[in-house]
Amino acid sequence: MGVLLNFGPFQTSSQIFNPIALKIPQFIIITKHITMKKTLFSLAIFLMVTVVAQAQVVITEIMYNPPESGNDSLEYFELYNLNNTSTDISGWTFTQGIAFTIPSGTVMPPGGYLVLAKNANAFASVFGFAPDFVWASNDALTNGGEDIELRDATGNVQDYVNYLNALPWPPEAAGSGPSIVLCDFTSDNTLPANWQAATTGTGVVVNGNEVKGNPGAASNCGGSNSLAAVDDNFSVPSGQTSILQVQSNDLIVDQLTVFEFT
Ligand SMILES: [Ca+2]
Ligand SMILES: [Ca+2]
Ligand SMILES: [Ca+2]
Ligand SMILES: [Ca+2]
Repeated sequence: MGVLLNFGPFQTSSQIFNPIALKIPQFIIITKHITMKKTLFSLAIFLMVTVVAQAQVVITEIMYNPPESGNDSLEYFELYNLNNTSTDISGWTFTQGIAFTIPSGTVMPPGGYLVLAKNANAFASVFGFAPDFVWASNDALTNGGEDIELRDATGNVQDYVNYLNALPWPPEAAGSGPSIVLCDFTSDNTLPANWQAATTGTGVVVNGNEVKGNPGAASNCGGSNSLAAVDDNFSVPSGQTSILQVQSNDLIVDQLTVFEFT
């Protein structure tokens, strides 16, 4: 994994360290230092993320309108634990979208998934495994779009996605088979640009449309692992600190060193 930052006419190389998960605001602080090395005039730019990472259990996939007509039994959505440590989500509640309280003793390992579905049998018949939890049968994920909101045991909002069934959200997910999937789990999942219609086939065809989704697994829908500066000609005066805004689907790193040589 590498990163190349284009700062205009300079030749750049970089090192990337441990990725961390961030939501907006996504800014990185850049300080430029100038050193002399033999006859080369070298500039080192140190980038440091100064935003404190939040608790990171995030909504990463939503099947709100499977291709069934009438009552949708194949609805589900997926959570992912971005933390480096296990996260106890006992007593966390969904307060919008559906009403559900996570049972006690529920711990998500780092990098773990959790799938909630409307109907365990319907879900298992398509995906071949049981969902972790099933919500009340009189709850549904609205086909026209709605907010799904997750709060922790003390009532603080930990994550939410207010999806819609039309552009700029992926319109294919509005009953034509696919779920919507967050391509980069570290990106801001409130932004429709970070979601795509799932392309993972199941072989199950309903009303002429194949159900497509990947509950409990990565989306594999690509997305950029590179850091793309909004302004390619970004510059920092020597000894000063500036702020570089990065795009919402960029992979944010906790430290990135860029060396420039003239
Ligand atoms: Ca629905
Ligand atoms: Ca439907
Ligand atoms: Ca609902
Ligand atoms: Ca998934």
